[in-house]
Amino acid sequence: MQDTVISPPRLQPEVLTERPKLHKVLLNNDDFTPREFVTRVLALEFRMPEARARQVMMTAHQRGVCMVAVFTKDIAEEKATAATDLGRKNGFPLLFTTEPEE
Ligand code: TYC
Repeated sequence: MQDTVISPPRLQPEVLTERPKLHKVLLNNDDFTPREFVTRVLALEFRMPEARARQVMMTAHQRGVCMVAVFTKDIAEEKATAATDLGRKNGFPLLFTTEPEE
């Protein structure tokens, strides 16, 4: 009888999928934008419950800056721009910025 050679399964090259780096959206305080307006923008643009939006607004108001949320780079920049534009369209210097997460 002929020997049957069973070859070991061929090893697949390891597929290394890097997770996309996440970016933070930051809310920056200013002296002019009304608190209520900041709260509404946070609730609208970042789908936050009113109470959470108010907390975030107050943290930025007291400390100068507050992290709002974390997204992939493109979404973080899109959201920060949209929220900043809402302020500008209403005559306020409200500013959202982004930065990479460590
Ligand atoms: N400091 C503003 C005020 O007293 C309110 C405010 C809070 C503005 C947070 C911006 O990111 C901000 N009217």
